Amino acid sequence: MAETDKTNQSAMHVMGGIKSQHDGVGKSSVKKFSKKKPFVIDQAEYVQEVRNGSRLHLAKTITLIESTVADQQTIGQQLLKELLQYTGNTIRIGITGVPGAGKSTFIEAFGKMLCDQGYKVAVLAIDPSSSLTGGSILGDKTRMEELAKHPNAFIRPSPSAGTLGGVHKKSRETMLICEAAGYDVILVETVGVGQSETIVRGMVDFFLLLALTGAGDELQGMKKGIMELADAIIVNKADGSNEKLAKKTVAEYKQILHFLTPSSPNWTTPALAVSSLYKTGLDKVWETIQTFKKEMLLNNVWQYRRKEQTVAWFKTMIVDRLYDDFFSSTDKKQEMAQLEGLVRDGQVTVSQAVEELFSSNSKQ
Ligand SMILES: Nc1nc2c(ncn2[C@@H]2O[C@H](COP(=O)(O)OP(=O)(O)O)[C@@H](O)[C@H]2O)c(=O)[nH]1
Ligand SMILES: [Mg+2]
Repeated sequence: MAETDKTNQSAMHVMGGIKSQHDGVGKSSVKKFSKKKPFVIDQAEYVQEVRNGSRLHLAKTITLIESTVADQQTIGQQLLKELLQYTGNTIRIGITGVPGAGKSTFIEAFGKMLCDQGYKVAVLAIDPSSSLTGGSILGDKTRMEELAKHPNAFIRPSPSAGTLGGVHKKSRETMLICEAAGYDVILVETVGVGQSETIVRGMVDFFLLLALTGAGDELQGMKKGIMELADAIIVNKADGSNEKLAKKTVAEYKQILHFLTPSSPNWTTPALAVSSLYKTGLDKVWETIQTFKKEMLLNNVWQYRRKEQTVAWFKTMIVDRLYDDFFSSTDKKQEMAQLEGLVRDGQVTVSQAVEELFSSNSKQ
């Protein structure tokens, strides 16, 4: 377990993603040496240390995975390949909801409950403020203080660069590395905006929508699609004077869910009330998730979904790679900028501009 960790006693010692220099594999440290000698590490030792529960090696490995420096990336992939055999026996849970719904508070309370029960919990936190500040988790970190101190927890902030609707391109691989390190519950927090829900749904087993009271009001603005992605709807902040209303909201959601297509076959999406602040109803959520796992394993949906998710990820990575490769030459970027101007002024049509961009590519 995490006790084997010699270097960092607290999960607060998370690395700040690819921008971080703390673990010595950041960009600048390599820049200094990369021309003279290639970046090398003892891969067998890394695999062993990650397996032994060293947070430091786990963080370093994730940094390599996220790296945009070619030789670091290659080593990251080699480590992932070695570690892949130890992944899989876990529960991957995605948590979504509008900002302020209480996702971070829920993750902290729920994660801590599981850690206290002996589970090892990894959190991939996606901080909505990161794209503005260029930083990572900081806005949320304060709310995960307790969880971060727990020896069974590991919190990994999502780097601000390379996000697909708030989810880092490498989040899936980060999740796998955490699993190989022995984390059995993976919690992925996503911002309730953009494409992030669909992307996170595509990498987790169970998708949880955190809602607030007043289903009627909220539904006005909430896309039906998001509700149909969820395996459970959790009405948070069911405490104090809000408790009664929360119970009423749960009843309203149940009615609505009745008319929607459940996200998973043979599963009736439940609605539950919790208070993340007062830690009530959390055990019921865990019970629901475990029932879900049991049933989905029985009807093979669990295994099927994971395989399909891997294939879908493969396809996404291909598109990503094509895009990156195409625009990796400065010429292409410049050409696009010029064409953009022409398109804006109406001098060429969009199709013509695309044609031009690609035809000049094939000439090279
Ligand atoms: N009363 C009450 N407040 C809560 C609860 N959960 C979260 N909050 C508060 O709601 C605010 C937003 O919470 P946060 O976890 O940051 O939401 P996020 O944006 O979805 O991650 C904070 O001020 C929390 O203290 C709850 O169960 N009850
Ligand atoms: Mg949050």
